[in-house]
Amino acid sequence: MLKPSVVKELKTIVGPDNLFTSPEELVVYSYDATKRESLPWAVARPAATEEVSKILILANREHFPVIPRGAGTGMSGGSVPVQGGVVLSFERMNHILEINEDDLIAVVEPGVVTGDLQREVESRGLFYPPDPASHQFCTMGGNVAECAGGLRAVKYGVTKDYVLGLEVVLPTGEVIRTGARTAKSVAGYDLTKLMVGSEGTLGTATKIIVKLLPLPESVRTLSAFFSTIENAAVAASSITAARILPRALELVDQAALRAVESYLKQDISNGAAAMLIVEVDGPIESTERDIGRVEELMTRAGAMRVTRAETDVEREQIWKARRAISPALYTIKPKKVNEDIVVPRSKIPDILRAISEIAKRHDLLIVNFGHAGDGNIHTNIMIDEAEAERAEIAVKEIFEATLRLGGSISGEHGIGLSKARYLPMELGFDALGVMKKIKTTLDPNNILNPGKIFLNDE
Ligand code: 2HG
Ligand code: ZN
Repeated sequence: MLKPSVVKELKTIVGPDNLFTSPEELVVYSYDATKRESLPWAVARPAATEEVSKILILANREHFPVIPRGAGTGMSGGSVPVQGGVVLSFERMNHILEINEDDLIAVVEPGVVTGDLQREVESRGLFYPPDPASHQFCTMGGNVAECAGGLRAVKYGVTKDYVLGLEVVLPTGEVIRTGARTAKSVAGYDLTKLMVGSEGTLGTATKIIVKLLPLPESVRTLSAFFSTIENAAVAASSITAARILPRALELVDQAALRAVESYLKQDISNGAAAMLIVEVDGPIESTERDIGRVEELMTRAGAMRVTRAETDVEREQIWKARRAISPALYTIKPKKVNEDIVVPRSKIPDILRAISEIAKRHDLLIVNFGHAGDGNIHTNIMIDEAEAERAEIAVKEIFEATLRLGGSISGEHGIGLSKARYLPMELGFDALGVMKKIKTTLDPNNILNPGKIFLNDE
């Protein structure tokens, strides 16, 4: 609990209208997309870096936890205030500060919605490629904290590949600047890369400089339907084998298809067992050629049906359905144990086989979908309370299989609270020790995101 004098000081920092303490206001900031819940003691909505810094200085003096928060779309519990404390909501720091068309950069505040930045730069013929499925809601600060991936990572990479520099408030309240506004810079340690994906444990970004690309001239999209998931997985690898690099290559299994069809009240697949979505971009001649080649490859791999999107509306419909899978899964069971394992892309058939065996052994429904192009599969164990214990054993086995195949336990959602105890499985204790040293150097009092327990000794 916060002392009344501390509440008063917080009000002075952000203004009385921007400090929430009533239960009905606090509940709005108590959960994320994992549906994990815990009430904060207060929510502060700063409007400037200086305010963020002052709040952290106060937190160090008064020893309360601080939990930075964007839009709460995170998939690993990163913004859930499990130990109470003050949620630092960036909703007012939502300005695109600069789009520099000559230098091909944008400078944004952390509360900018990713989709708004994309739209704004696209209206000027520019492109910000990272594209989390939640792009209409998620914010750039959260994308940076988690190093968000998304639908176009297969060709364009993830958030860290676009962040050139940051302004960061450290847990002590000090403000530092990392990186540069230039395409190249090797001066000093790469603190930008260290910060991106540090999940709010090392600091919180208050300004973000990202690199932009020219907007590709054209985009072509198709969906292909298969009678088995194995066929779809093999079809996906035939695209890489043909040396085509699509900008999106998504796989959706039967349970995910049925869930999204009933959620959107729309028949998408005509009863198919799996779907691939393939999107290519570039100059018109090359996309026309590539989409034709992909269509041929899909047919040769045994697709029951291949449909090209001929208009923007048709293309949008495909992506709307794909982006709706995550919420749609809640129509199957009340709880969604969400994993986002990643394996070398050639190992997708192996991991799908291993997951299917694990599902059978524990009599669980495991839904698979996601970014087949970069080996990042969203493995969701759909359960009710009675199945929770079995699901936990299954998660460990899925992680073991993933690591055996040379993969990683999280491709894009982050470790957060959800995967904290599994991190030693992947990193080993030596790497954890190094990370702990970095964290304690920058965060001696563990004020910022104390719920992030993954560097503790336990
Ligand atoms: C997606 O790609 C998101 O749709 C969410 O990363 C994945 O709910 C999920 O498992
Ligand atoms: Zn995803």
